[in-house]
Formats: sequence, structure tokens, C-alpha cells
Amino acid sequence: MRTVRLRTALPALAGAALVTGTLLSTPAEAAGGVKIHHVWFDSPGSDNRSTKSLNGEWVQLRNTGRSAVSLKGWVLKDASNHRYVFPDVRIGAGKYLKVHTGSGSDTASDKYQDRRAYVWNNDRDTATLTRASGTKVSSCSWTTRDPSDKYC
Ligand SMILES: [Ca+2]
Repeated sequence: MRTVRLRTALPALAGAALVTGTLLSTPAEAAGGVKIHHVWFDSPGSDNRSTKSLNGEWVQLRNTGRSAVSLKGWVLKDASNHRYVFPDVRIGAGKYLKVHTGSGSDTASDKYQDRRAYVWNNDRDTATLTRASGTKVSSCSWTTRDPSDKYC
């Protein structure tokens, strides 16, 4: 009985592997290469809500894939569901993108949430990145055991 099940399961597994292999070249699979790379959750100095201090708090994404990925509509959120929705921006293969909490002018490598309050808790929190569809792509958690920042 067991042998029969294995024999029938193997071709199915091989088929699944083939399908996965085929999908590797699609944009959906390439999107899997985007990760939360580094989070600076406790900005330097006192938390005085100055623009400089707010922007000293950031999340850096990295595209580890081999093709550019559009982040349009993707969401970066904390454990309390404070959400940042990405504009129509692409992250190139092997490139980094930093999302600052405070105000500023967006560039190719730096985006600004334009907030007047901190988002990433200093004691513990989780940053989560999802696609526009809501599918989770990456997350990063920290506690007071970590210093002011965390590599994920
Ligand atoms: Ca903070």
C-alpha cells in the first residue's frame, strides 16, 4: 500500500518541480527576491520628533533577485498596522531601498513616510512587507536584546 502511494506521488512531485521551474522566470517569482534587509528602529539621540530624528528611523529593503521588481501598491507595516503604501517605484536587481519615517523628497533609493511620529517601537516590534494583494513577502522582528538596529 505504502509503495503504491509513493509511486503515484513521485510523478506528481516531479510535475510540481517542473511547474516551479517554469515560474522562476515570471515577475511573481522575481518578487520573492525582495527582503527586509535592515531596520534602524531606535533613531540616534533623543526621540524629539525632529525631522532628522524621525528620518533616523528607517527600514531598508534589498532586492536579492536577478530582475527589477515593481513595488507599486506594496505595503510596509508595523505590528500596530501603521501602513506605508509604496508609490510606483521599482527596485533594481541587487539594489537597496530605504523607507524613512519622517518627511522628505523621495529619490530612487530613499522614500519618506512623511510622518510626524515614530512608527518602529524601540522595545519590540515587527516590520512586515506585503504585496498589493496582501501576500506576505518578508518580515523582521526585534526586541530590547537587539541594539538600535537589526539586520534580518
Ligand atoms: Ca523608534
